[in-house]
Amino acid sequence: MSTQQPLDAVIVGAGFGGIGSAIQLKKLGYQNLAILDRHDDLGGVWHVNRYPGLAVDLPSPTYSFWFETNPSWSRMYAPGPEIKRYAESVAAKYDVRRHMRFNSKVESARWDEDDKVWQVAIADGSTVTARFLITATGFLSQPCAPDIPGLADFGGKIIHSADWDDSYDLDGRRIAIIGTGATAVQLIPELAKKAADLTVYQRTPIHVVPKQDFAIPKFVQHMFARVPVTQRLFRWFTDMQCTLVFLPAVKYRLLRPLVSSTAKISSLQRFFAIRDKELRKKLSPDYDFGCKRPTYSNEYYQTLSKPHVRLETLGIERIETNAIVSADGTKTEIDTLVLATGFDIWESNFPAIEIIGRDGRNLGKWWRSNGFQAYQGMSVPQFPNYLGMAAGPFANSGLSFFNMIEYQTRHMDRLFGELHRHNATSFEVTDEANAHFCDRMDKLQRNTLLHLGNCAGSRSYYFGPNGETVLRPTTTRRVLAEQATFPLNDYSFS
Ligand code: NA7
Repeated sequence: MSTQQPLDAVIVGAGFGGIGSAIQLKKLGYQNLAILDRHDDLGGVWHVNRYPGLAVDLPSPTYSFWFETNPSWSRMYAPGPEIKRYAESVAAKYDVRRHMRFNSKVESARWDEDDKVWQVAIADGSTVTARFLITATGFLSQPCAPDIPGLADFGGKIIHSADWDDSYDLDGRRIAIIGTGATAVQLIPELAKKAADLTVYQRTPIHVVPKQDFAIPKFVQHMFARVPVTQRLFRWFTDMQCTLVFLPAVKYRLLRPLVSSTAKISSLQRFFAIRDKELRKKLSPDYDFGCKRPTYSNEYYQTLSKPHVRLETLGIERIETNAIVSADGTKTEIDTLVLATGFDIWESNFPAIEIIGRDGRNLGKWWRSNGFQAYQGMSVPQFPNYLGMAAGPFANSGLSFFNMIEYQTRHMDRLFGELHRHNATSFEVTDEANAHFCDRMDKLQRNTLLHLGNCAGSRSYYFGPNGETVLRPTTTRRVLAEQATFPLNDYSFS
């Protein structure tokens, strides 16, 4: 397929970032869109991830579009399938589903300077041409399998958390799980409910704090629907909760004691849940709370103290056809191996597709030789008419993905408004504006937990291969405010 007339825009990714940017483009008057996604339905991570226990790790009122609040969240921390349904309902209501093309894996996008369009190549050999390119490829979309000798020869069932096999019955299985990140913290209690025995292979312990989760009663849901201001108020409260967790990480120099008090809460939770001192010690992180993504559970520690659950911390030497062998030679026979080993962010996600801008600049290569960077977390010099939505360098601010989408769509609003005022066809951030922005981020980062805290032993995906970090080192409020004030001449229009 090759379109003759260029589309207004191609959006890569049909998750919440893609849905949010499509809604914004339509609001701006662009109707001729293609939202391309390699999977067979919308929802991004909420379509792909289906493991037992999957739930959002933020209060659901905060984890939703600010313009489309959902009065019907069943729980404070909504289960995964409910979030997927929310994505479907938003896409239907704002009529963006009809722009979506599934099973369309985008391989590359190249700026065509003569025609001032992006040529977007799809894996099936077709090309789509568009004036604007938006990547909304997310942050956690490239699953990682561990490089452990013998893994390929394992004779039982292997399931990655991001590729769950719903038809596989876990009842009475001898299960091992590798990884103790946020996914495993949700998954382990569910596996333990079914397994005959469960062995958890931990490389780095994680701070787990109590989850204030509860069912939202029906009468409250009705009140939210009938009197929307009550829901707004509730959201304000859950937003503040998230801010309180995030703020000490950004203002670490000032708020360091808050970081250690949260670590103490995690340690108290371990103390009350686990009698065995040795086990408690093995589960105690030796890095600051916040170096890794905050993790919430009321069941994780309790599960690890159950008689049929065992924690292994010595490291894995090899995998055999029916067993895992630990570094001390202990052999654990299993029939099911669950990989909760996370995602590759730095190698295959920045960017997720090959993007070639003006004068042949290759975004991935340029980032790797000049540092990962994007003005306001969105645009890069020599990449005209391109916006990286969720989630490139300096894009992530606060804990909720939706905060990021909100400020990014506000950015689009002003940027495209200015494009129209200039009667121009293309925009591009200037080198000076980008350099100034990156310098500012660099300075602000020096006050954050990731730079000043004790993160050395955390093995956190917040850090890149050279120890770099690209989380936005400012509060969500500040990032939102900047979208109303960034100098419009930070962009050139032609
Ligand atoms: P994470 O947070 O990246 O966790 C991956 C886990 O897998 C982590 O405990 C890793 O240990 C472990 N891992 C990875 N490779 C290995 C090998 N080779 N051997 C042993 N252990 C290994 O991914 P999640 O899926 O849990 O969470 C991703 C996000 O989803 C989360 O932040 C939320 O936003 C939702 P390590 O810590 O590297 O020692």
